[in-house]
Amino acid sequence: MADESVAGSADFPVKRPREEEENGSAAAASAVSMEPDGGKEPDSVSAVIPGWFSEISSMWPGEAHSLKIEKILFQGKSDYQNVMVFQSATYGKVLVLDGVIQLTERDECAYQEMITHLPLCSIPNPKKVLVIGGGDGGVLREVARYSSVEKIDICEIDKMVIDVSKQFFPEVAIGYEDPRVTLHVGDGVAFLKAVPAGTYDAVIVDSSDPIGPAKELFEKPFFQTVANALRPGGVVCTQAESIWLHMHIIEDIVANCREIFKGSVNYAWTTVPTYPSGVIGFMLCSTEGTAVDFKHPVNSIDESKRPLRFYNSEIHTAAFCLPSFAKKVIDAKAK
Ligand code: SPD
Repeated sequence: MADESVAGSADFPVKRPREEEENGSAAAASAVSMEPDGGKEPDSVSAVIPGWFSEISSMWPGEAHSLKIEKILFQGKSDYQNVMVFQSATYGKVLVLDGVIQLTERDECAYQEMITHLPLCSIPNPKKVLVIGGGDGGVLREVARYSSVEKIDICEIDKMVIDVSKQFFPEVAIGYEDPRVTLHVGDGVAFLKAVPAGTYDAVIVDSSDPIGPAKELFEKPFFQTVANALRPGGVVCTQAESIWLHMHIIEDIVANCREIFKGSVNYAWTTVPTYPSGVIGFMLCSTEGTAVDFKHPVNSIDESKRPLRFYNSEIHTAAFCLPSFAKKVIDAKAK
């Protein structure tokens, strides 16, 4: 079982709870009510089609992806966000934070396998890995496939996400059972600032969207702290939104990463049907040192205990092929 440290008692401060923050959050847009409701459904459940969950946010204006609800299994309000789990008719159980889908049992493999194996298959013998966010444990599950890995740290801000994942998504949260895992409950930004320079071979930032508790994880100072925490030739992979919806965000991330990471800087993407626009991207960067060629994986993956459902070496290389409209913008930032 993983070691656990809880911020407050740990050596880094806790981020301000969301009540103290001011933002135009997705929660406001999707209007999910998590108060005890005496049988009344949360607003987002009936906002578009009665009995369906509709994902409405200022980050994807004018559209709403909907899933039919079989049963609401959990609703809670943590210090940071609203947390909901429901049984859907066609995608299995669904984890929702602040009205935004984080994972479904049916398609979580596409995200968790890609955000993990794109970076870890790109360097020989990764040993020390840090996961920021990723409280559901799915990235841990994938990192644990590497026999070369000796230490896996995870820093997740919201204990409710961890607890709910262990209760409702055991096949995802199974990642916590690996003895190499140490769990730190606290603010990832503060955690990284306290990390000695050059500690990690790889950092994986599995965040929610850049409104609410994950906002800072998309900003330039954060990328600088990640770079400091990596050894020379170390790699980072961060959740980097959708080419269909968020080119303005991606453009900024690429520009910042070009300034900070002196190795290589690449954008890759994958399909996840239940994420807005059905796709999501990843920013992959390396620090100065041994060159990293992200497009050509150097490791194979242990499938003996759990077969991969999505990732393979062909899809790894293909993930870096961009449609022309995105390539034009991203390449322009490379100059
Ligand atoms: N638009 C939602 C993006 C969510 C990305 N993080 C998902 C966490 C799964 N481990």
